[in-house]
Amino acid sequence: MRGADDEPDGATAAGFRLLDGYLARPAQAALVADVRAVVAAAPLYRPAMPRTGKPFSVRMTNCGPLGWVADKVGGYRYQETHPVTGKPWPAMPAALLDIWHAVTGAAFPPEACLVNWYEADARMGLHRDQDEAATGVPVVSISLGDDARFRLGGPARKGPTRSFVLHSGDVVVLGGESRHFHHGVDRLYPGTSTLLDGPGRVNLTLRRVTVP
Ligand SMILES: O=C(O)CCC(=O)C(=O)O
Ligand SMILES: [Mn+2]
Repeated sequence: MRGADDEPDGATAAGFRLLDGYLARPAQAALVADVRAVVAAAPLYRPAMPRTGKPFSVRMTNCGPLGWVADKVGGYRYQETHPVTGKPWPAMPAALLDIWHAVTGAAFPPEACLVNWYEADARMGLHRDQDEAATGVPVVSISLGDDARFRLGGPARKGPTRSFVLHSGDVVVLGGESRHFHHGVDRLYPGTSTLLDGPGRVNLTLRRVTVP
């Protein structure tokens, strides 16, 4: 059971949905196997912030026709190939497409699945997902492994925020107005899940990039 202070309460009014425990343990384990196959074909790498070149604490890869990448010179963008290997991203696993269609109700597929790998001390600063031309299509985000404190703000960077814990198997949908809300990951709670071999968290973020 979760405490009342653990719920995103009023956030749902803006099209934000937390599908608490959406994936049962066997489905989570199957997704981990899918992610391992993706990482074998498209190794995790560490992106860097545009301009400053500061490395992310999260390592990343992608699957699907497009992948989100970031580096000092090129900035934030989508591209068809892995920035280190130069190869096309691996195909998106069927299970991810199924989750996308089920939770968004969209007939069209997502084009990118960003795989975020958080080690125990990794985090993700407050940001908005805004590199997609398909601005009206929800973003779907799946949590696997250790618990993480997710922070949700609003459209303005300096506005109020709330935070809550995401658990393995939770699915977040940033739809409606919340599609353009600030969000980030404050911290992990290492060792809270037994899904992975050790501490860490996988986040899978599914996005439509081009206007469907
Ligand atoms: O790890 C998460 O839960 C959020 C990831 C995220 O916001 C992103 O990759 O844009
Ligand atoms: Mn994001």
